[in-house]
Amino acid sequence: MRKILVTGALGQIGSELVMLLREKYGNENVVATNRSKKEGHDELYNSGPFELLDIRDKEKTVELVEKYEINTIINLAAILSAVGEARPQDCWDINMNGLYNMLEIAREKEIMLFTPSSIAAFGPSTPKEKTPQDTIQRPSTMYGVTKVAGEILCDYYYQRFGTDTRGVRFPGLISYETLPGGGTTDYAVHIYYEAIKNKKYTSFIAPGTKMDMMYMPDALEAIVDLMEADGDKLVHRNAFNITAMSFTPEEIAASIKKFIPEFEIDYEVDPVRQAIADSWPDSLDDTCAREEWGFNPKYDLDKMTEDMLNKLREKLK
Ligand code: NAD
Ligand code: AKB
Repeated sequence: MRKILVTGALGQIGSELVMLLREKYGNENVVATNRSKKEGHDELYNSGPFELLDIRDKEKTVELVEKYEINTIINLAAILSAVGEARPQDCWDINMNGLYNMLEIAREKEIMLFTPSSIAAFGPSTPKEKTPQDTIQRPSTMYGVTKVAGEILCDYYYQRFGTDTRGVRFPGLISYETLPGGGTTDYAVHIYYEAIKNKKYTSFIAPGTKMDMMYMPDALEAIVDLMEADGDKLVHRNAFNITAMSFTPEEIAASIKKFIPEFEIDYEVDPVRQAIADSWPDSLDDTCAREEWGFNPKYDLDKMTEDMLNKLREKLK
């Protein structure tokens, strides 16, 4: 029986993942943790265990692992790309020292550890089109530096200690439950909220900027599928390229226009986030994830747009 501890559980991914895991593995078997409590998560707080945990606190993490007899950790606590450029020292501290604690605990207690990487693990010298699974990784952001270092560290723990570490390189994730926490791809979430509220959106990302994206249901399924995959079949354990679609701001706007014909987009480009976006791939090659553990996303751009707009209409009324 899996007993799972999720860190950073009140974020964009965690807030939905915890509910899915509780449905799948039982409410009491999924312990949600976050550095601080936040409003708007009553269902998560009331449906199973919730504990305050800063992932830099190893002692408290061990205490919780022992208290709940944890055998799987999903480490989602992190600082993302845009906040990481504003606070690079915090980004290193949380993303690296936090991950190191999780790895050490996973090694000591023989726990499976899932840690997401990102398209941010690539940089300007990486091939932009059909970015291969194994390629040049010289990111130009602190977030990206921590993601590459994290991937390599997780590989090291598997190779050196046999710790069952797994992970994917997520593209930008789009969802309607919890707003994203300070990334570069956040524009592709905000645009749907503004489409419902005001029928217009001012994009901080310039036209023509392509980035990989994925709808949250596909991302959650990918986490569970990789966690449950046969470890013997995994060659690229810690950093599978995965993607579902790749689009520019004008392409997502055109998709929204199919459902809201009056919708308009204009641009006020933020140079910091634009530079980050320009350094990332245009489209990933996810063949290894498909071949090694059957990754197969269900949502393309229009199917996601239709669902996002329907869900947000309900949520915002
Ligand atoms: P998020 O910013 O929405 O949530 C992160 C959560 O971690 C927040 O609730 C925050 O309060 C918490 N947190 C921050 N510092 C902490 C600490 N020291 N200890 C404990 N909790 C702390 O992030 P997310 O979008 O849910 O991302 C989760 C993981 O997935 C991250 O590793 C991120 O790099 C990766 N990822 C996300 C995306 C995306 O588009 N959302 C894309 C690629 C990779
Ligand atoms: C960000 O924009 O920082 C994240 C990511 C792609 O890692 N959404």
